[in-house]
Amino acid sequence: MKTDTICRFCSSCCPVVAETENNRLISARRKSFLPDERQLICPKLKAAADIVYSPERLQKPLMRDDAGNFQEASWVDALDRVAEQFLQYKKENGAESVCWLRGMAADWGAPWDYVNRLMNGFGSPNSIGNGSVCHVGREFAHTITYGAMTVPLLQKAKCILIWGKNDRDTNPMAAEAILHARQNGAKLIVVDPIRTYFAARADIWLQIKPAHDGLLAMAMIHEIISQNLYDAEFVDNWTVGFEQLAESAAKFPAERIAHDIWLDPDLIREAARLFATTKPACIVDGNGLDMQVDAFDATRSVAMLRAMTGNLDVKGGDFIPQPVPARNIQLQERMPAGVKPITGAYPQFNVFNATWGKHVQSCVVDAILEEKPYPVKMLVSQSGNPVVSLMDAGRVERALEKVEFLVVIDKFMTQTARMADVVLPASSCFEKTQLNRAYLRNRLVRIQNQVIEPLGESWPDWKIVFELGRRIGLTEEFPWQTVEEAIDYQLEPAGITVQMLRDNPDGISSEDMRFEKYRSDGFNTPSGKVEFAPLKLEENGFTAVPYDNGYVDRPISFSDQQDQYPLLGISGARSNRFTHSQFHQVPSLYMNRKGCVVDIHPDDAEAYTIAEGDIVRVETPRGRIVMPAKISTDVHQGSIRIAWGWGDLSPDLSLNRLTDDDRRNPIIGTPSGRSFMCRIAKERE
Ligand SMILES: Nc1nc2c(c(=O)[nH]1)N[C@H]1C(S)=C(S)[C@@H](COP(=O)(O)OP(=O)(O)OC[C@H]3O[C@@H](n4cnc5c(=O)[nH]c(N)nc54)[C@H](O)[C@@H]3O)O[C@H]1N2
Ligand SMILES: Nc1nc2c(c(=O)[nH]1)N[C@H]1C(S)=C(S)[C@@H](COP(=O)(O)OP(=O)(O)OC[C@H]3O[C@@H](n4cnc5c(=O)[nH]c(N)nc54)[C@H](O)[C@@H]3O)O[C@H]1N2
Ligand code: SF4
Ligand SMILES: [Mo]
Repeated sequence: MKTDTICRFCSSCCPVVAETENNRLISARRKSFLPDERQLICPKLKAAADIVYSPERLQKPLMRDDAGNFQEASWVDALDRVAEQFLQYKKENGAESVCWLRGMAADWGAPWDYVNRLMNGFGSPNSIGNGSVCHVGREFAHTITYGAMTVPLLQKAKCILIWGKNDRDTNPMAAEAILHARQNGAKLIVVDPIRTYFAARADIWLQIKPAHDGLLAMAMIHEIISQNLYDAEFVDNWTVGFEQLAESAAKFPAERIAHDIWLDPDLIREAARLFATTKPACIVDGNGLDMQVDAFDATRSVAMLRAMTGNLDVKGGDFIPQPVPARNIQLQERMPAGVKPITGAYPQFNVFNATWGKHVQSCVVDAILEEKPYPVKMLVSQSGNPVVSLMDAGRVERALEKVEFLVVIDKFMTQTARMADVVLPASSCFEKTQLNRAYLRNRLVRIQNQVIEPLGESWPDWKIVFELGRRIGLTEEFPWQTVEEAIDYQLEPAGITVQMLRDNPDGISSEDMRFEKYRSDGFNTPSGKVEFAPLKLEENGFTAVPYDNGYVDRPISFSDQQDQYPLLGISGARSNRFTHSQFHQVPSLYMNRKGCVVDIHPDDAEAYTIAEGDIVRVETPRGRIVMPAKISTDVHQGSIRIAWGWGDLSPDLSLNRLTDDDRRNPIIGTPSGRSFMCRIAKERE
């Protein structure tokens, strides 16, 4: 039997067709607009059955006994225990002492809405997502500039600027669209410290010094303004703060900053001119900009490049999405005004979007360890592996040791789950129906369909949340016995039902695509225009225009200790076989640790007498890891790249043992974990 659904093994949310026999998943195939021979293969999807039926899947709830050992338990006992703890902590320490931390895996959408509903209904404002290291900080930067996060319309673009994104390995749908546009003659510019697949094929590759993207963007803005290459009609009529932007950008001309960011000033100017004069153009910005302490202004200045060149909301440019009118079910209105979340230091970021919720996960660690701004005593960690994925993993581990009661909801026994008091087994994406946020953002709604029964006694996340909600007294808030009922309620304002979505496997459009919507509706900002100098920032004590007071101090961690840590370490590469810390236990993907390497430039390898395959030790003031070396000219001399995601196998392979969480972006709370000074030495041959 074939069923249309959505894969959630990573955040790309690809539409797929799953094939089953007798309630067993056999295989799944990605839908693509390209003919078979030109499609990219996703190894994770190819291994779908190996993942779903992995012998390591958790199939029963686990509870610790008095001796501290896990014992299998019934759902009734496990959920009763969790609910009892919720109510106990509320009584003794206030509801806000209970926190729910969500990783990226279950989905960015419905499961979060349900959790936020549960937590708001319970009375705790502390339902925290991990978006400050992922794209939510970037989304805020777009939103404050022009009211929404844009979608690059790659297939019709004539010029594509890829900025800190590696779609070939992280999003095959987007990569296929880029390849298609390229075949139709689109120009390609790549900003990346690494020679990625697309960097190697670009017209211009800017091999930037990591963490210095804001400077490059300002230099490009300056070049475009000084050469009169901006869209004057758009800027005059649809933007505010352009003069202030021009003044700030004039402090960063290419010839002044190029050397400091490892680039050639002529190449910067050429890239700026190519981007500004080839229409339509779009910018694909990615996680290379996130996870930097400067993420907010860097992303904001990149967003401004889009706007000033007149590429917003045009065919082949950067589209302003048309969100599906879904019901906001999060019950934010239940939270009394005086109750501050643990992320209270980031007030604008907490509320910039009606449904995104709160996202500075580092605050969870502060609240447990330092009891700042107040203590968190109980933590639920759902669909994330914070001991591996949060910056300064050693500190995270200390926090999870300290927290009084830890519940983990996962498919596997991760490093985080091992520390739990109760572990609840979650079903995989093929075992549940779900409303996926990616498909609410912009017009076309698709449904993620359950294609097989949940494995063993695992439960879908929605069911865990609904059942727990009812146990802590939220019976009216969670009246739904099936997820279909909940989704029908959420989609009622759009006039779409689950049945309609099942009848239309390629999705239902909530409305037709409209371009240049700002001409009739304005932009969704306080001024109704693109804001190069948002007043909202100034009112909160920040500079309105990016870098008005000069460039950010020390964008790279530990740069004050360069004499001892002379090499610049960066986080990567993300392999297309894995999603963060996931799937390393699946033999067909593990492939004897292929790709678990430190990339080092030949000149540095020679200086440190390191040969290909040698086992090297990488150290920072926070910790050390040990991995084989790979000699490669894909990295810039003076920098090394450390494979990301292997930390669930061993702390020795865990990149975040090296990173720090000391300095955070004051607006979005992002630490500087992607780029850090480190040292390397041969451990053994
Ligand atoms: N150094 C460094 N740190 C990083 C990154 C980096 O590149 N470098 N990337 C950052 C980014 S962008 C992100 S988004 C985060 C990701 O960090 P996390 O959100 O922690 O992501 P994963 O490591 O993939 O862990 C997801 C967990 O959810 C489980 N899971 C999978 N599907 C489901 C499900 O349907 N339900 C439930 N309940 N559980 C499920 C998986 O088994 C896995 O244990 O890491 C960030 N940290
Ligand atoms: N296979 C796979 N796919 C995934 C994931 C996964 O873990 N595995 N994770 C999913 C998630 S949650 C996310 S957020 C996305 C992320 O996907 P992407 O946005 O593609 O993120 P990365 O691959 O981490 O990094 C993108 C690029 O940024 C570059 N980079 C590093 N530092 C800098 C810098 O300072 N400046 C610039 N300009 N570039 C820099 C890296 O070299 C890399 O080529 O992928 C999603 N898809
Ligand atoms: S890229 Fe692969 S793993 Fe990620 S959603 Fe698409 S098919 Fe699934
Ligand atoms: Mo992410």
